[in-house]
Amino acid sequence: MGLMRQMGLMGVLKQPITLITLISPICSISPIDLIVMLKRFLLLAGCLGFSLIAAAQPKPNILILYADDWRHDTLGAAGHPVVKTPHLDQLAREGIRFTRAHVTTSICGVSRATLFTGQWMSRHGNPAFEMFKTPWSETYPGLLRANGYYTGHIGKWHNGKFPAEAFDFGRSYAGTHFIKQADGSTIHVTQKNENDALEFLRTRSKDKPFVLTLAFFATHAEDQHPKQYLYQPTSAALYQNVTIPIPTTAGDEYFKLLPPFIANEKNEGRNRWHWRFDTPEKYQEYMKAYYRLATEVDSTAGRVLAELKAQGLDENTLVIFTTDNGYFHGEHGLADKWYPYEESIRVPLIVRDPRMPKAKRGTTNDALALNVDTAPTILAAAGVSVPATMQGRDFAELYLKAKVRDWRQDYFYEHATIRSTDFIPSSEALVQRDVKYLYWPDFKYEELFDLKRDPQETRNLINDSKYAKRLTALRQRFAAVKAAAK
Ligand SMILES: [Ca+2]
Repeated sequence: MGLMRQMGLMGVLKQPITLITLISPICSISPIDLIVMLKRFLLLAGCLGFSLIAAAQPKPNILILYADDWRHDTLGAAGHPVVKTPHLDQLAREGIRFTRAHVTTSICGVSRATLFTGQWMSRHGNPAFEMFKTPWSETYPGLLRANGYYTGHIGKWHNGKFPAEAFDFGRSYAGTHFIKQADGSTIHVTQKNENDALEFLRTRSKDKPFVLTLAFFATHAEDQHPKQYLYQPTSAALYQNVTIPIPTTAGDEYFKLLPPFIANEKNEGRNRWHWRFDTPEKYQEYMKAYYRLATEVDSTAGRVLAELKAQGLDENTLVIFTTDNGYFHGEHGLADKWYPYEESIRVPLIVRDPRMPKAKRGTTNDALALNVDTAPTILAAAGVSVPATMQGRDFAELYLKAKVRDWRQDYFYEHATIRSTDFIPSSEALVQRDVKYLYWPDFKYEELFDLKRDPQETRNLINDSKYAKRLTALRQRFAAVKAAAK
């Protein structure tokens, strides 16, 4: 569609020539021919008018609501039995919700580098929390600013030093839930996210379209704090009288099914499980606190979206809600993310797009949409050419086109070793729609799960003879997608 918008101008340039050739013989023709001619002229003029409108249409604004460590099902719209997210649910009703969105690496710094560059870790080159090697001029904030966009980044930045000069409005902060301000007062990080986003919207340069990445710190834990999830005092009343369901795979017997280098107490996923979930009482307390942080983000999202509406911008703003990685809520006896199991690699993705046909609004789509797709989608919506070095694909095709037959059916997952192979070992995977092949390079260890029969990934089928033929094909495909990610 971005391309079509660019083409619109070419259409306008071409059509006047056709018009002249049509009108010039009018003087020497019969009245009936004249009527036919006039009809054709009006028809063409109609087309021309449409092209003019398309060409004159202002570029869309773009708002990315980017949460942190937010599980794919932490949404009322996804049928969650407890958490309340009324504003994001409303956004899903006005847009589309991707039910099988994934990240290509499940850790903050790497996934964020992928967000900006539209590239796999193998290409952007940041294995953890460093600046990516991709030139800034090939990121969506860089490209949109170069193309006349007023450009903002608010909140978390996890790729080395924050490049404030690269933004018209850049404010970076994260890591703690309560922030000390210059005047000595304290503010909650989500409230600061909201204040800054409203300030951005109210003070922005009004003669330019804008792109704002609102990068929340919630629902990320404050790792060094014993309470982990420090919500705003006004949220304390939420979820007091409910019981959070315990995941069916939370028991020790499931932890023991994990590869031996994960199923031990040295592993960071297990360590953090002890921080948060190792008694039923703690599970209730910490999960409720996590959901309070989520509902606070939802409320802030609601107020930012209300400001868009108040400024009359909601009909010309592409809004994307997503996150950098999923999260274990005690499944497999783990906490946090990193590993290629479903809880960790699946993320929420809601898109409200002014171009979206009415029939698509309020629907869901189960295509494999990836975090590498976000940057190309944003650029295409803005009518900016997508650099050939970007590896994702415009996911707007999935709601703008009547049918997309060649969308990906699988993808490559990758994660580097963090600190040591005891702490967080590296992992890779070929994720297909119905099956997943995992490879742990540090230990040359393989797993195979039948996602259709075993969506909770509790039966490793790597030595099951019934899957031997499939496994050979999966290993080949894994090598191919791995090579293509470079
Ligand atoms: Ca994260």
